[in-house]
Amino acid sequence: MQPVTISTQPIAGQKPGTSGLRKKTAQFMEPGYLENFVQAIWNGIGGVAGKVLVLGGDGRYFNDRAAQVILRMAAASGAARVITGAGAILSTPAASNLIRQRGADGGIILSASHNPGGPDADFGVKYNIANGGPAPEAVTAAIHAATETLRHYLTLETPDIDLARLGETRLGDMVVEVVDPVAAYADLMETLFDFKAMRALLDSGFQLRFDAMHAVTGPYAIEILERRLGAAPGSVINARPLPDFGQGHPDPNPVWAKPLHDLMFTPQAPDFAAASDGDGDRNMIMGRGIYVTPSDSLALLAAQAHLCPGYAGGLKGVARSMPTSQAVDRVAQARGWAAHATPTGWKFFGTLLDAGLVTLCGEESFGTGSDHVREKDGLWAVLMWLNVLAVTGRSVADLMAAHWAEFGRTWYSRHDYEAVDAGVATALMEDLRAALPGLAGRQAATLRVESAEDFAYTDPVDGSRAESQGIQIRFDEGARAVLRLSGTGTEGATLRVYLEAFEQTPQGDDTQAVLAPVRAAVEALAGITVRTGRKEPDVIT
Ligand code: VG1
Ligand code: CO
Repeated sequence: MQPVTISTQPIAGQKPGTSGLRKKTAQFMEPGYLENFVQAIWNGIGGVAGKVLVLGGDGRYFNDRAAQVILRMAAASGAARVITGAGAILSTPAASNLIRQRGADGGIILSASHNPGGPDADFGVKYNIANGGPAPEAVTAAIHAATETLRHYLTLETPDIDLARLGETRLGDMVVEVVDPVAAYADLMETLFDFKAMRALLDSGFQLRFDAMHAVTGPYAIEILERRLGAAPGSVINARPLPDFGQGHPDPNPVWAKPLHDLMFTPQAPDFAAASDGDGDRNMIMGRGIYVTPSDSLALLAAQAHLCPGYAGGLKGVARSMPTSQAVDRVAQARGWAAHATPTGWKFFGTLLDAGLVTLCGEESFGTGSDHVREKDGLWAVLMWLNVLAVTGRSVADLMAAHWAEFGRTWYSRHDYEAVDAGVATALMEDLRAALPGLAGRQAATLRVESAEDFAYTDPVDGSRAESQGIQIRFDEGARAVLRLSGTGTEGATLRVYLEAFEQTPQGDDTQAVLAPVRAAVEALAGITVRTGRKEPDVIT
């Protein structure tokens, strides 16, 4: 079958951000928009002739049609095979696993992750490389460069193919292989965790609730938690994936998963609760009467990983994104592991994981993962917690209290100011950046600045460099603030302010009160309220 060449023009702004290209769905649906970007991916990676690719998405609105476009374009450019989940659905960690397991050359994930979905919401396309992880900056830069010179794309004139049926079909000379999206992933989980101990825990009356937020993890959670582990039917709620996530915001945090969060502070609370995001790579962890910050969750899992069969041999090292709290560093120091701090975005963990320098990594944004795949993994984190709970027989609150008693407590919160005027947000960051050289030693509200920097990172494995990855201000007594602009938003700018304080012997339980001096110091240095007119953040996690 002859490929058809369609003339096109470069489209401005097709620049991948923290995690792929994210835009309004309507923009992605404009004629040629998706096609241009997909052709730029092919061009940016040196073509797809003879290659094997994985394709899947979180099932949001336009996932189905985008998948058909990409299949035709892969076939037209000579790809040998595309492996996709039924209905073109794969969670992000399942896609990562499939790329690795099948030795594929790469993959495309259709998702805007935690961003809402629907015709008026967001869509996204992300390219992952052969290790299963998000393309590193050099590759996304090549893709972006390709968008800027694009003059045509190749496609086929064929009808849509049936992606509901498992098995192989031909599209031109290319094989389309439709697989069960859940099975291989669920099998992988069984190799990492003590399913027997978790089954026994659930048999003993331990109650669990998992909120799939009408997003992609529903079928995964039903299979693993209810079918394989025996959690009571109905333990997984909002389990049916919907193209608009039930009009919700599939972002597992105390704000967007509020019903679940609030339930955990009532007498009806189950023992353990968790939620995941649109594409299944994020997790929120809660116990009865306690919300575990993602940074603390990472630290706890690092400290207890040896209780899980897949990690019984110990950890090689840990990594966190720079804005993530230093709680995990404290565990690493006590255990003698190397601790790495990378820029925000999972793509920066890939080289460390590939080189065997780290086993566990995480981000404050509800992302935790390990070397089992090259993406963060929501259900994996839930299972690791369940494994730890099952083996120790302790409650979430108990485990955290013991953790803080041993390592001290790293108080942490992120304040997001959303849809801020882009000019105002950029000026705020630029002015603060310009002031950095004079900040050390200066008083900011009640705190004294110890050091201040514009975070830059040199990858220890491949030597690649990433500049301007957020402003990091350290204060006396281990307090810290980080400011950066989001790279996943689709409206104006989102200013993220990350606040941290440390107490060796933790007092009280009011995170925002403990962090108030750090927040005041940030206000004194950056003038967020004055510049943006916002007195309060839109989202506090
Ligand atoms: C956010 C988070 C970052 C995460 C990224 C993708 O990026 O802060 O930690 O890696 O989302 O997560 P930003 O640039 O908006 O701060 V997901 O689950 O949306 O793929
Ligand atoms: Co996600």
